[in-house]
Amino acid sequence: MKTSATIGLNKVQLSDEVEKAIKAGLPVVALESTIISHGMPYPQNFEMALAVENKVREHGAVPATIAIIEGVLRAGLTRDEIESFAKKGPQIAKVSRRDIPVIVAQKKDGATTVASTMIIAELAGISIFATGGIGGVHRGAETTMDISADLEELAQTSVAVICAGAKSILDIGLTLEYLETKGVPVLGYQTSELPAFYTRQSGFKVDAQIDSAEQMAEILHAKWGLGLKGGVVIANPVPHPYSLDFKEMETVIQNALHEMNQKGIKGKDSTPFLLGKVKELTAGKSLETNIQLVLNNAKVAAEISAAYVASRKK
Ligand code: PSU
Ligand code: MN
Repeated sequence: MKTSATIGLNKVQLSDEVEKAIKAGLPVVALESTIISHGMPYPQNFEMALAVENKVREHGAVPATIAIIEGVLRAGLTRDEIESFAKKGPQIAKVSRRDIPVIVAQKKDGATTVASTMIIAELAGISIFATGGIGGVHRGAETTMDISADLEELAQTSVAVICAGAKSILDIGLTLEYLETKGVPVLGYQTSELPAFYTRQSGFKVDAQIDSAEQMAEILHAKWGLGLKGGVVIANPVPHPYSLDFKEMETVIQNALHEMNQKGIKGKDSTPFLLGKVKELTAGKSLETNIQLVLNNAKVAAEISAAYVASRKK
């Protein structure tokens, strides 16, 4: 009889390496592709994507970069496929939950966001996912209703997302309220304060500070073992040398938001616009920070994945 896990697995085409690792119960870390196509410029996005995969390997796990290629859900891309996503950039569709059916039916390529990467990771049986920052409740959402589909996904899909918190282009307070309502644990890795992506500080507390990968793994087993479906946010602050100044970033973000509103940019285009604008306004300084925090998340995710698999076998 096919279990739901094997049915899910059949819907996702796995690379040989990822398939072997999943079947052998080895640690695997999912990685998203919107960060490649829409989050950074070429060639830094290509270099980042390869470096992140290497970082996961160095820390004992198998990387599974996730995307949709010619309508097929994929986990584990070739170097050429990653390069093509990096080169084509925003020409590749940014695919969140609602976009999956169209891209699949029309056999197109899609760069997956946090939400759609979580969906594909869960189908493939991958529980741990590393990225940069999650989407959230946007500033002004009380009138625009711009709330990332990432939050609803965290409410229902059982994957842990290691990130550097939420970018302060968002309303961090409202994002935390939303996650609380939806029952999503927000855990700080060696921090009691939620990091704000470019900065280690945000002024907001996490639900709990957890200091080791082993303890993180125990919490994931406790949640999912009890049948409490849904994701977990694991917030990992950017390493000290790369943390940018909070006040300076606030000014930059205000300017970026002002320009976005003036240009009437909204919907799925707002996050990529803000990311690009912030990079431009910080003269590329934010790009280096962005790359470093993703690498650091990949390392912690690999460690948590290894601990998660080890404690499952006990
Ligand atoms: N935040 C970042 N970098 C990113 C993204 C968010 O700091 O690259 C991307 C992720 O793929 C995330 C998506 O899932 O943007 C959220 O888009 P939206 O706000 O349209 O849901
Ligand atoms: Mn949005």
